[in-house]
Amino acid sequence: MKIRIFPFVLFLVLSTFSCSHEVDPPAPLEPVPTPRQLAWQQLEFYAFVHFSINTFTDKEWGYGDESPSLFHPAALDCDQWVRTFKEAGMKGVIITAKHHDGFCLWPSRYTEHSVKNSPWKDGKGDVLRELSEACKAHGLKFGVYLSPWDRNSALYGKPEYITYYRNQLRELLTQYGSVFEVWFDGANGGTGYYGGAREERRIDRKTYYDWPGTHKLVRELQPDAVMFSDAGPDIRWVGNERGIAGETNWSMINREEFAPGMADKKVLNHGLENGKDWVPAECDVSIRPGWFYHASQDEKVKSVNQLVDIYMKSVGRNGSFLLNVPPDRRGLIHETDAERLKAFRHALDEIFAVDLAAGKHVSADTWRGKSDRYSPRNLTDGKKDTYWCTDDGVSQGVLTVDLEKRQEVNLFVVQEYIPLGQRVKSFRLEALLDGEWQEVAQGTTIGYKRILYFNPVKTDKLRLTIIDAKACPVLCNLEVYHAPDQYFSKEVN
Ligand code: FUL
Repeated sequence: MKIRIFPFVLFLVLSTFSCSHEVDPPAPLEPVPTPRQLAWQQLEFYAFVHFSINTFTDKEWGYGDESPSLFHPAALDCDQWVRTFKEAGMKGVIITAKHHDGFCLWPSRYTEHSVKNSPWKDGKGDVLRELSEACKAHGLKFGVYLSPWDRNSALYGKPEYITYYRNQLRELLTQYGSVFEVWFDGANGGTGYYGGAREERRIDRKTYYDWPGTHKLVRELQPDAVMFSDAGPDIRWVGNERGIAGETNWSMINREEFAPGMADKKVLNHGLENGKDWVPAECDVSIRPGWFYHASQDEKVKSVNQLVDIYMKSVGRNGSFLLNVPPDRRGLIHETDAERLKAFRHALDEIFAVDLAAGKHVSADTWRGKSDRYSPRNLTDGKKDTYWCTDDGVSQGVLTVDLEKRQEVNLFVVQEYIPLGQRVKSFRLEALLDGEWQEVAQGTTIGYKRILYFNPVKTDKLRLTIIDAKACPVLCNLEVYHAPDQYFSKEVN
């Protein structure tokens, strides 16, 4: 009898073990990102280029009556821009193909107000061609800003303008290879040249442009591109031009409540915990006070510490960092800006030089079904597609990282596995100091990435407590650093 029961018991024991590998993953917490949004989020840091007729008139907003003959960069070199951006660790470039004054950096078939009537390259040049080719050569992504407001066009304010705008968009999305982002600005309507009318033209921001129709066109021509505006559809403005995301920053909003140029800045800055749509924040800011180059601002290029501060408050707060670096009148990235970007890269490399938690043991008070698949060790395995999570209905968890030896630490990185949605509402970080846990930092949302900088402590153990979450927390990465504190001066921004 005993002999016959034994195999059965053995089978039961074995099947319990193997079952633990088959615990179902948590159901996605809607809304979740699309593949194009996920790919975009991983770029983290990319360049904005404001370059146009304003570069030559020393203005920020052209009226639309400027002569194309003013556009004459003597040494335009897109390869120099892209090399500079690449060395800075930027992953792409978005250029003002057309700013509000309507001047086009490419020879559009639909207007005379473009490079084709400028002295640059005898009217045979195409800045977009040169930039997109440089991007291809150096492996950076290429994106376009096409201002919906056009102060030059006689058609602006009339229904025909929408066709004109889409015709231009079609040129941009079919002639220069793949486009990773299309930027729809929120400044819309007002005074302008408008083909000589010189008047004020107001439009209804919600209805005039028929945005759904334009979105459809972009999807059709560049299905992988994300579209930016105050209302998405894919990514949203962060609500300020200082590049700073809210300390609490949800990747969700309700798209239908906003339109480009019509949005609540506070909501843009923080997102909505229960927003219906996944529209993460992009943090745009210029390395200089203005968006366009002005020689008078050569001494006002942001310092390395200011750039580090913005990085921590954009990438480090579940956003992306879109840093504008405007070429000068020669058509080059100015030496000061290039040098500053290099120094900023150096700072980031030093800050994130050695992950003290890499490969280290992490324990947890709980994990999903006690299955290896959801073990806390996934947090330090260097892989972003393995994660720790809890059982359904458990919205708290305590994770302890063993750094193995006492050492000084001051920076912590944590990431949620966002393909399953954004969940964490609040957390706390503690360090073991003389046998006692002491809080070193606390926060609200995490999202794609959260970076916390705190006063240095000497410890061998850190403890992350997820205090509350919308559903069982799902974390995929955790890193610990000892960053040189010279980069974190108090008097920034
Ligand atoms: C704003 C524009 O009006 C500025 O000129 C600049 O292009 C900035 C990025 O967006 O809305």
